[in-house]
Amino acid sequence: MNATDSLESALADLEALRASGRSALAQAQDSAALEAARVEHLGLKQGRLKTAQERLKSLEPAARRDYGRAFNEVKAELEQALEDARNRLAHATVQVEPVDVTLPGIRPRIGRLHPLTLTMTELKNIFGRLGFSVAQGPEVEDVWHNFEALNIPESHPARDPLDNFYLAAGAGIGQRAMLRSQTSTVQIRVMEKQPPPVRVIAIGRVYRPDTVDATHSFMFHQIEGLMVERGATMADLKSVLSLFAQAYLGTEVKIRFRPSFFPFTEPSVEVDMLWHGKARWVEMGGAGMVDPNVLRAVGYDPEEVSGFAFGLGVERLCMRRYGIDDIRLFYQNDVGFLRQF
Ligand code: FA5
Repeated sequence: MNATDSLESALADLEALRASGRSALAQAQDSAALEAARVEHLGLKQGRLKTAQERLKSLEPAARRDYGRAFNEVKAELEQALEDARNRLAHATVQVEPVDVTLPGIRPRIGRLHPLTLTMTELKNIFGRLGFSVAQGPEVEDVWHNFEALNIPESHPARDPLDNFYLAAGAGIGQRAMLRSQTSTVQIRVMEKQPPPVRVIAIGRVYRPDTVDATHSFMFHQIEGLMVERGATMADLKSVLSLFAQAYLGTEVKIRFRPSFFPFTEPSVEVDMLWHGKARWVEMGGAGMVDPNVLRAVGYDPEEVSGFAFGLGVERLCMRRYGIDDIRLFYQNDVGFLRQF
């Protein structure tokens, strides 16, 4: 056997020692088994590592450096493996429990609808039963639909840039564009498109740079209602809103009209609601008889038809219904909150 062959076979034996040592140490299940594996591989007297070390002497001097380097590597590796095995056994105090197939399983978490989505669906259903269909309008609006046609002239403080989200000039829709500040815009869009009679609601997002607190957000939802026909009166408005309030919040809820002003209704009222057992009336929205100027702006004849309109805050309704005391909870994506609905 020449010297090169001998180096090759010595290295192959070292490789075999590395594999057998690692597996014996890693598989030892208790300290007795670990000790046996240690003696066999790392034992100072007759361990296989010791034998491998002695083999160095039988190699050609030129081969000793390569063999020595490989030997040191295997030695360090097996010493580390012994150390790891000792740590493993020291911490392995817990026995693996057998599986109890009678325990209840882990339920997957199923998503659910957001409380505002649930509320808006319910509002549509209630007004659907009262004969209202659902209309839609864009959230990016022009000043005609948000103000002009609603009898809100250029000089009106409601148009102040500090109270509205105006968009950069143009924004692709011709006139000055803005994020709509109320769903009353949809009244105009519906009446521009169809002759009376009209009986619609519109629900959607509106935007105002209001300071955020427990009852105000810069983005919120409104539900708008519009009914225009021959001989519609304030009494119709009140009965529709009473029927709605009782259907949504319970038969013991009372509503009250408080005189107010909106440029697009005349007369105008604030709609307050009172719950059984509560001392305070809460404002839910505004309402009134559609101003003749608005009817004329869309080509209706105020001598022929009259109408009423209302706009309520969807968050406020939902908060009352579920006893939620902070509007910000709706927008925080807190699963703990959302899972309750
Ligand atoms: C209006 O927006 C009128 N367009 C309502 C209306 C419609 C009047 C049709 C007459 C005829 P007001 O600004 O008061 O009105 O808002 C209506 C409701 O929206 C409020 O009562 C409140 O419930 C809700 N609301 C207003 N601002 C906020 C806000 N920052 N955060 C949450 N809800 C709000």
